[in-house]
Amino acid sequence: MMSEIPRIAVDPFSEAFLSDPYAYHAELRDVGPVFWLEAIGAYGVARHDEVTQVLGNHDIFVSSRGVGLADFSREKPFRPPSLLLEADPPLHTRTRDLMNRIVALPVLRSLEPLWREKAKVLVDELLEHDGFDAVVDLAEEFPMRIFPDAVGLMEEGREHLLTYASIVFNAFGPRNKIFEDGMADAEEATAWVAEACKRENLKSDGWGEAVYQSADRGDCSHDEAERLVRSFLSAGVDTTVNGISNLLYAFTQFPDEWQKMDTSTSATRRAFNEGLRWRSTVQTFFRTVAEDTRIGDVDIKEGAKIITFLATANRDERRWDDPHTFDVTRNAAGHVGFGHGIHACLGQMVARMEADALLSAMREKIARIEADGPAVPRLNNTLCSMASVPVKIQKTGN
Ligand code: OVV
Repeated sequence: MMSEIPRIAVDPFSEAFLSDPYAYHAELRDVGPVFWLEAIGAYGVARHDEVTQVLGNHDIFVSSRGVGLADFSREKPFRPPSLLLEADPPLHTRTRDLMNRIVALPVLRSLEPLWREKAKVLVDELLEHDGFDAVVDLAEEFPMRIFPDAVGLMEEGREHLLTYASIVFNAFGPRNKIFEDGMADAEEATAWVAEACKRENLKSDGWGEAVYQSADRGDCSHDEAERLVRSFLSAGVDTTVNGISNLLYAFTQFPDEWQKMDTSTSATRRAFNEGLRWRSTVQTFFRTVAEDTRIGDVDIKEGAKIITFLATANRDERRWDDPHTFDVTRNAAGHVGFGHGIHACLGQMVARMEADALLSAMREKIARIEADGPAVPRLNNTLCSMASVPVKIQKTGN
């Protein structure tokens, strides 16, 4: 028997929702396995089971028509589509393989000592004070000290990276005030990114040039290479910045967890995974329904958009014990903070290595971290983002 689909009024892109999405999550999970969002005219899934089901079924829930609210088969994309994020097989398979080779584990391992050293230097700088802003002084600072160098970006203008990424992530939502406000700085940042992706502006030893060398070997065209380098710039900075911000915010909310984490990679890895589960940086992504299908016993129509609430699934009590507790000893594997299926985060090893380097260096020298005043959210249509997380610390004596 076909079921009537629940309809809800909640607008997941309203300022009220984005200021505190967690206040609305239970309603999204409890209304049914799949629901219709009147405010945006799209289906939604918010439970862990259905989110992984949708993301795992990439032939029916496609990415090539956009992973935001807009359907690229009906609306002009906000920018030329990503050849990774906004692509389906077989194109996606080819670009993904190529990019996977560039950020493969041996490549990352060779950078690890440098990243660990840079993390120690930053932590020593922070320890000159009793407190600092975990966003401005730490989460924005660390990725910016290593990632643009790894890609081999030109030095001048790197500050545009954060502006550009926040525009890209806003553009997955509707053209609301948050999107329009962000667009104020769009022109300069977009022009800078376009320049930065060109081969002649990339250093000879970075991941950017490595993409062009793949093109030289015939794995993609040179135009495709330029667009693939853009993916590093779009997805590589704001995501890790906010992943680290959200993790530090988690520790301020559960300050006794810090002591339970030691400097080992197994401990820092677990903590970062749990941070992404507890407060997911990428809160939502859409798919487009490419043919009539069913979720449970609900009919889903071709051409519709469906929003997957990743952050909501990561707190689903059907999947997790005590889901609202940040617990660094939890095995959070299976969280969908990096997505799920063929589009699962390409850069997740990069992000994990950044987090391991930073957490290990911090835990060595810091015995306790606490909030030092209220944290300030930064509204974005897709990212759970922080403007400020003031913290005070106690040193270990190491
Ligand atoms: C995961 C992600 C976010 C934003 C942009 C892209 C990817 C891209 O491939 O450009």
